[in-house]
Amino acid sequence: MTALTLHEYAASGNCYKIRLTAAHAGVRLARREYDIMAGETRTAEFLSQVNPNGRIPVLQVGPDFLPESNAAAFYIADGTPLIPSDRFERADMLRWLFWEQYNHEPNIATVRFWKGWVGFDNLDPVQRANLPGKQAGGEAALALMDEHLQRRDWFVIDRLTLADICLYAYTHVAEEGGFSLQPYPNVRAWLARVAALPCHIRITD
Ligand SMILES: N[C@@H](CCC(=O)N[C@@H](CS)C(=O)NCC(=O)O)C(=O)O
Repeated sequence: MTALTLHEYAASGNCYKIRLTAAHAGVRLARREYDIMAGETRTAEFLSQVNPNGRIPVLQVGPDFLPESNAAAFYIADGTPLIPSDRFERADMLRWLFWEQYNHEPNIATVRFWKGWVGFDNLDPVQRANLPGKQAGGEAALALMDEHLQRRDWFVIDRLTLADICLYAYTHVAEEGGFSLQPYPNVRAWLARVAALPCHIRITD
């Protein structure tokens, strides 16, 4: 495979999901860290050469740059058992990746970032006004996952797929944003199932 470099901020769940995918796919990643709190992804150089959207993660594939965590994770997982071979199941896997980016990450990851990195006292008035809605959105996402997992061990088929990896990334640190996982026993059992897999790595690895 072409040399892969992950441009990242290691504590970000979006970056972790790419590292976790690589671990399961047996793919080696070089890593380059940026301090997002110091604006290192907003420099003219980063915007022109790495990602015009000013965000990590970005997967560098040889000379090419691929932003968006789920696209980057898909690039690594493509052709491995992490991607279902059946057409409907593959689309269902994508359904969870899109749902993660629309209903899960913007709520759970944002609240985690605001509370753990920005700090409640430093939130601007718009962020403060949006906090209750994001907390409610995060709870709704966890409840939906718990309901889905009532009847199955994994999100799409009877084994780990990319959908499980991309959802695991921010769900397993949701408590850092003040979300309790106590009301969601099926989510907790699934988190333990993912963490027990042989190729698992932690967000801090
Ligand atoms: N939809 C994007 C979201 C990327 C994103 O929000 N990255 C954050 C860290 S998790 C970031 O780079 N923040 C720094 C900034 O916006 O300046 C993805 O899934 O990769």
